[in-house]
Amino acid sequence: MTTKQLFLPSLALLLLSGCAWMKPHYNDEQMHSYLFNKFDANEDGVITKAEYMEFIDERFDKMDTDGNGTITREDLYDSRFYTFLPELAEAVFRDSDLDKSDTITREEMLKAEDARFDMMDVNSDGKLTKEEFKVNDMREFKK
Ligand SMILES: [Ca+2]
Ligand SMILES: [Ca+2]
Ligand SMILES: [Ca+2]
Repeated sequence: MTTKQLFLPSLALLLLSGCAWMKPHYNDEQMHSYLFNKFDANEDGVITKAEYMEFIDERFDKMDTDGNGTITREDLYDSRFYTFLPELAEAVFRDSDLDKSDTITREEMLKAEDARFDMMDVNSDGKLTKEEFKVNDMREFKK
């Protein structure tokens, strides 16, 4: 084995461990609160459908970096919102790409998120409480 062959894997390992080190450690509870507060724009402790959809709409613009009206898997993974939630990003991508074209249009994303909201809104009052807002369960469910 040459020195070069030895060097490459260890560099890869170093890069990988570097990434793991930089990643802040959120537990599920903290992540749940963090996401909930992102959606709850007026901070009244419930997420209305309007708040939810507005957040999704804004997030779409942020993720659509080249502004062509579609987002790719890479766009989704690169968005700050999903950086620490790769499993959720994959689930959301698969779930939102309704026509399986490997890109998500705004229409697809809004439709998919509308359905996701309704799924979480157990008592169908058009609002999500912290208990109803189930990001972690969703992540498990969509695996
Ligand atoms: Ca609210
Ligand atoms: Ca699509
Ligand atoms: Ca509700």
